[in-house]
Amino acid sequence: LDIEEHLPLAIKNNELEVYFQPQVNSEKDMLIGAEALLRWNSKSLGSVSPAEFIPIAESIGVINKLGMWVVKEVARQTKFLGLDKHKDIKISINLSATDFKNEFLVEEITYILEIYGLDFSQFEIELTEGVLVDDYDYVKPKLDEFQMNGISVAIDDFGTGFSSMTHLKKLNFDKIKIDRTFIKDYPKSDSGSIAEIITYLAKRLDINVIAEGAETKEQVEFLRGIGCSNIQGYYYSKPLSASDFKEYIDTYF
Ligand code: G
Ligand code: G
Ligand code: NA
Ligand code: MN
Repeated sequence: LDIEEHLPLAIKNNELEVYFQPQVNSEKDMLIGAEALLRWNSKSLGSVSPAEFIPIAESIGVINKLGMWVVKEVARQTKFLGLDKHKDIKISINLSATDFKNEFLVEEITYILEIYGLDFSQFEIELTEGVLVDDYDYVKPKLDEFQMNGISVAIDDFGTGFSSMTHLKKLNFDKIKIDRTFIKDYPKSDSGSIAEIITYLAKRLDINVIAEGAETKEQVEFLRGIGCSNIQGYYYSKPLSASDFKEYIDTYF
């Protein structure tokens, strides 16, 4: 109830912030991208996780406003931090199921990127398998539309949903993000076999692959060994505020 009450005012009260989590190619030691992650530091509630407030934003009808705020802030920071001069650094933005119900979703996003004079091809949207399960028929045309505009499409938390194989065949994802659950227990209680199979699958289908949630050198080395050199995880960095991300970028250039 508290979240429902305070969330609609979060934008106006300046309580939202976009963080960036670096994505690194471990083989080339190159920064290849960053995922934009929303943060809410509420004056009344303290810090609330998007895992908690995004579903509520969807149910109370403010997800579209939040989503467009994120896109605008990402666009602004891309310019402000000078990321637009490094076009090979891909910036990804999470979209939720309800976002796809907005018939002008793609138009609204490309409009914002255009206003900031940004290359669409520097951006990527992420969706989870869950989005596809119920809503395939209206999600599919939107994904095509993103890709026709040069915005790439990544499937997030891969392997945790139910219909991965069916959708992989029908949709042209540009990237598979291996869910953290398949990496976090390696080597303690997990042989890494699922991560290995997903990487193999991605290669066979000619789709880029990245592993989420690698925290140790051992995990990064295992992943490189199975052919998954792209990593997003605490081993390289936690999600960073824009200014900290700027400092992080500078260590790479
Ligand atoms: O960053 P963190 O682990 O707290 O994120 C928790 C969840 O919230 C993740 O599943 C992430 O995808 C989701 N999330 C973070 N930022 C956004 C956002 O801007 N939009 C949407 N729809 N989900 C987000
Ligand atoms: O669901 P999604 O993949 O969008 O969630 C991304 C979230 O995963 C980020 O908010 C980030 O905080 C979290 N995350 C990323 N890397 C790691 C990691 O190495 N360890 C842990 N515990 N969480 C991570
Ligand atoms: Na996500
Ligand atoms: Mn993600």
